[in-house]
Amino acid sequence: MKLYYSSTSPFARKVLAVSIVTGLYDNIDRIEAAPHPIDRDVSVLAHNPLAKVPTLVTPEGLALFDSRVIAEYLDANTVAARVFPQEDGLRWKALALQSLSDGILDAALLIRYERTARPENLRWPLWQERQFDKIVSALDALESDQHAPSHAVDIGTITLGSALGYLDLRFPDFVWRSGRPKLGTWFESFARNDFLLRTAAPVPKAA
Ligand SMILES: N[C@@H](CCC(=O)N[C@@H](CS)C(=O)NCC(=O)O)C(=O)O
Repeated sequence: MKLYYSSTSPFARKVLAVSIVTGLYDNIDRIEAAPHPIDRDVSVLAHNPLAKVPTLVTPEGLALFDSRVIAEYLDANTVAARVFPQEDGLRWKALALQSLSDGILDAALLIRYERTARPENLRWPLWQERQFDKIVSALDALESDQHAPSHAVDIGTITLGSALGYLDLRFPDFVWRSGRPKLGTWFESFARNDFLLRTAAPVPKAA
């Protein structure tokens, strides 16, 4: 199978991490793409009308997106561990954490595109602030006992690991660990997992 991805995409990182846990990483040809909301990558567009990564093309030629669907596909074809828990209680918790973490990433991507893709004279600071508010509320929830992540490896914790890694990569001035010691400690430990170490984005070069 072929995966259109970008080495800095947190959604692609999530599915690559899932491919490692499910034992399918070596079955995937990785094709580096250049996703962009304005300049669409035609190689991805050929398989996915949304031209977003990750996009997976199965051996049968079926194009799958988005990251949630690809993660389910890999889980259904696992030759190692599963990432979608089967037991109801654990399953809903993992799916809810995946949604919360994807929501952090959706807001972070909107800010990133506002800063890098939109012309300066068209930017709206309040838009960015409100997206940041979503991220802050989500992180505060994750610091609380009610939503604290476990150390189990599942679709929820993998997505959260990718999301926090993306905040460090693209928003180094946003000190999200401040006031959130439990979440910071969780990430310090969870980020040592092989599937996150192997999928980390290259460190950006200094300008
Ligand atoms: N919900 C999608 C989001 C994918 C996404 O936004 N990917 C970004 C790269 S991180 C992208 O392809 N952006 C190009 C665009 O917005 O057109 C998923 O879970 O895969």
